[in-house]
Amino acid sequence: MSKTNNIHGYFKPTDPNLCAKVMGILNVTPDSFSDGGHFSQIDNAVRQAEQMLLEGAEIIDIGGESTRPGAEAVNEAQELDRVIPVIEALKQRFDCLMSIATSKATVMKEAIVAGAHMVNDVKALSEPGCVDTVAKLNVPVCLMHMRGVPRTMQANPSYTDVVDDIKAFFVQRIALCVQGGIKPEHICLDPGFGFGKTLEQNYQLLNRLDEFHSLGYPLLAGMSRKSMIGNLLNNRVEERLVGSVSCAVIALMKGANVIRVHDVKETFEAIKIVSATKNNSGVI
Ligand code: 9MG
Repeated sequence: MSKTNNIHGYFKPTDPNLCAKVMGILNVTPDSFSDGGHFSQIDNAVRQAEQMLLEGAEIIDIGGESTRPGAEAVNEAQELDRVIPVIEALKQRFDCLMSIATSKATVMKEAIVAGAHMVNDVKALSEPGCVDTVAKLNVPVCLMHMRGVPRTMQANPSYTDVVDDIKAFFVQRIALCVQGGIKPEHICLDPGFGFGKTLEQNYQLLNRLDEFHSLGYPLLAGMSRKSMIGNLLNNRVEERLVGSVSCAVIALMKGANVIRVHDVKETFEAIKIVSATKNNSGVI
């Protein structure tokens, strides 16, 4: 199946001819907004992960708490119950990179002990103990920007300049993380599409995604099936494939290194097309 063990290349595609890698979304939440919670059982989660790996995903992002707008928080015990058996099952079967999508220090620790390799935090390690936990675990981390909390974050978010404000946020968070013992080479940044941003702000972010390169860290972009697509195209979650791949292509052209998606096959094909274009060649 897939590969792992490229500890120093977490955010780089294994194939040097490709410009980015796919992170496949594996939600193990009963209320997940785009798969209706169908993959909440371990067997289904394993099948879903296997399919994504066969289709080209290099990271499986496992999450036990929904982050969709309006979602209620879950407690630590519930979250652990959902994600740990899935991580253990995937570890047994596949040699694949796994990230744990969580904002809780205990879940980060238990998930890494169970076999996950990296942390994906929509709260950029702002909850108590998270910076210290990730530093001690010595694992890579994706720091995502969010304005507010999922339950209320879409209530009139405002910025002086959406890109400059998020860059300033990252400068602060990176400094805190590095002071706290996290290695700079373990950090990846994500502007957090849909997390406390209006439709206009989301598309400004996408258009100006390349401005984040000046910070000097790999970039992750996650727009798959989000309302920034549905609100523009006026379509339902299950109708957002073309919108999702279009957003991915734009992010890739702006230099995103990792694309977090539900639709792995189609996104991996898009990565190949963009890579051939960037390489000025039909060879990938
Ligand atoms: C967990 N999760 C949901 N949406 C996300 C996004 O856009 N980026 C990252 N890093 N994680 C996300």
